[in-house]
Amino acid sequence: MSTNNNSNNNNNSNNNRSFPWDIPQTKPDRALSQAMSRLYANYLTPRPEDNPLFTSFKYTELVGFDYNGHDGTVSRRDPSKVILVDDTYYMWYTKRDTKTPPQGAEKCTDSIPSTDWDLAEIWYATSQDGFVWQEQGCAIKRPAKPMPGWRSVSTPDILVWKGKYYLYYQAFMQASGIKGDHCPVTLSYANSPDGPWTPCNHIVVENGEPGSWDQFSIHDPYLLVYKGKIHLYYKSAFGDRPDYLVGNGLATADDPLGPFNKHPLNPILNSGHETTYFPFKQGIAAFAIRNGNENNSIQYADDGVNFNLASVTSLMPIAAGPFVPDAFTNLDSDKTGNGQGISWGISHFSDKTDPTTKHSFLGRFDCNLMQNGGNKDMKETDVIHHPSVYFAQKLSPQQKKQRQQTAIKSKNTC
Ligand code: AAL
Repeated sequence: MSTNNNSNNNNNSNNNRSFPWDIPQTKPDRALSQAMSRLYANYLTPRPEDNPLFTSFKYTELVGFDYNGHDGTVSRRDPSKVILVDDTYYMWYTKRDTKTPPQGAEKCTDSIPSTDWDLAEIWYATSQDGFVWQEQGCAIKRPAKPMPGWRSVSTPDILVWKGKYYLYYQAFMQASGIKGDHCPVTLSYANSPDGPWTPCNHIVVENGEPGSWDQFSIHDPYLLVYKGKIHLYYKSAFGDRPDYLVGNGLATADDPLGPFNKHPLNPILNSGHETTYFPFKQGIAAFAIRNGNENNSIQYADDGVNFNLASVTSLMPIAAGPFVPDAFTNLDSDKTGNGQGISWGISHFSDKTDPTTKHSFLGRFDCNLMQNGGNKDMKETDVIHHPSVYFAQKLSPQQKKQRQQTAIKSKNTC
């Protein structure tokens, strides 16, 4: 409830009073600091608990996947969105099943992977409840050389368009890591989510022209239908790993096989590794995770292009593939839709603590980014992590030694 209920109050008399204890729901008519102005200008509601685009996250391990004792030879990562077909949930993901864990670009061969997503295939799994999954098999194998993806196919996402299924994925033609993590995007299509999948055998989203921000890679294709057009959001990067800055772009098409036209305002997000988008109200909401100035934020664009911060949160899911019931329903070009939001999905977890068993595995996240209601217990701002979460981020022996030497030196010069 606002205490600024006296319409005769002018700014001056309001300014003589302290800011009210009962937080006004709309911008009060008084002088405000930049932070308090921003609270009203940038966010849907002043309290995150009431903000439909604020959420905390909870995680659950999945039942149904075998990882060979987590020895690093089997990896599952970068899940697609989850879709519901009849009464069954489906997801696709990168699966690597190799004789050794990743060995880096110098040691990789035709059978030894360079990175976690090298020498991979696209597999799929189904579930009745989103917690227990049954792996169904391989959807997309690596094609013969020199077809796009002969070295590795990874990081899929799904589009359902006019009753058909389209899987978009990264198509590597050299081991990732030899020269950056460079690849374009190709696709395969099917009449059923269980396949069989027909590869289109050509690149559907080309890397940018030489010298442009997305010249080397189109990563993490993510498909939505918005205002009647196929929207493919993707990640690329300024520079190469590890000194890179990610950006996210948009390409749209009228047909799943293209042509895809890149948006003139690309990049449309300045932060966020991997891509997660969903229709929300009349616009599109996005996760910006891990990289960039705005990492750990949820953003919103009422035109699907011009994103602004909608909330800042923590422990965001990596490579989230949410269940988006209305991902493909916004078929009207002149209507803006009414996106309902998301409440759960699948993400991946990478265990890099021991380089000899490096791999990733899939898990479930729950959240509340629903337009109407949803679970209030997913709107916690005071999230305290277990001490092990902090101490897992430890100084390397060299970093520790350097800090100790600096501390001793500063004592001696005081
Ligand atoms: C991911 C994604 C893309 C990258 C690599 C595998 O999490 O951003 O898919 O190429 O890492």
